[in-house]
Amino acid sequence: MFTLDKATKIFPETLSADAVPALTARYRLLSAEDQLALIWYAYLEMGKTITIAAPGAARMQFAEPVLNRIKAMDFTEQSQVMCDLANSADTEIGRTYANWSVNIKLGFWYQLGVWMDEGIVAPIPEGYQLSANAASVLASLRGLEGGQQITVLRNFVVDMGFDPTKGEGQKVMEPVVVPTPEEQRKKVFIEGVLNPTVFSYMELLNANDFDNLIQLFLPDGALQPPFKQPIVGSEAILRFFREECQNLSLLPERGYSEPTDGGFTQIKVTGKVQTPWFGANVGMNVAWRFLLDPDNKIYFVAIDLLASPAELLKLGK
Ligand code: 45D
Repeated sequence: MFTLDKATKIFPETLSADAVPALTARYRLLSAEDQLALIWYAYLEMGKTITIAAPGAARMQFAEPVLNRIKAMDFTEQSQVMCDLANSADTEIGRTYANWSVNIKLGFWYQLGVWMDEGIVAPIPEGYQLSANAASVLASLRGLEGGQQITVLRNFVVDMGFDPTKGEGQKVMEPVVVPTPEEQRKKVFIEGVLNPTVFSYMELLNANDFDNLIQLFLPDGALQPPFKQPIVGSEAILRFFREECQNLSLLPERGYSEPTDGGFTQIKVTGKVQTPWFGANVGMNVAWRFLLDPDNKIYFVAIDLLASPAELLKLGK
């Protein structure tokens, strides 16, 4: 029979983008000043080719009080707040920040970036010299494909602030959107896969229909996001869907399905995922590795960010 540990090892040949955790770890060793400057330079360079969608008001209202406080500060104080966030210092703003969902954190930095550009918030000092290590992290970041770059950037933002609960606490999140009306939902086609659970998973997630989506899972089922430990149990998975998975676009392309131990079925699907932050500008190459019980309920699904486009064609084992 399957344990969670055994489930995570299905389709072991799947190569995920190790460059992402490797770069994130190297970045963490840099000074706060270097971290902020590095993100700024990376952001400027990326901005030449891809644009971030401005976050809506529903999301920004939560960050607004802190943003207004920062706006009212002088440059020295503003730089201090940003360094404190990067240093994960125990400050009031650091604690508030850590309590926000990922999208509110990203929206907060999006606004600071706009203000830095406009001269309302302290810029990176002119002529700032990155340390040799920071320059090398930036060079490695340049070499990654777009989907990996934005994942690294997101990691940087997620890790800032001071969280006494170490990720266990409830997050302040934007309101959950209304699911897409039935008649506007799109059907997916996956070459080589006919399993109805896999189709429903893609279609319900694309429609933000999280209440029906969670019904596809066993009560003790698990979902493993890229580079993360599995989230176990339908209650925790539903919370994750509401908090982090709104308005995603899943574009599965092809897959492979085979029976495995105990009447279970393992299915690997590859394709692209788009985040509302970048839309069709950035397609992330991903694999979904499903393990379904004999009733076609999801016992486990892993989402991997793939090492290279070549991985999209690697099905089978
Ligand atoms: O420090 O099937 C400045 C799941 C400089 C669900 C800045 C999924 C100073 C199940 C520039 C101002 C979710 C797992 C900072 C599928 C400074 C499922 C600002 C996968 C920080 C498929 C920086 C979904 C800024 C996936 C503004 C893979 C940075 C989703 C902004 C992936 C960065 C989504 C942004 C990703 C990054 C989104 C907006 C990787 C967004 C990344």
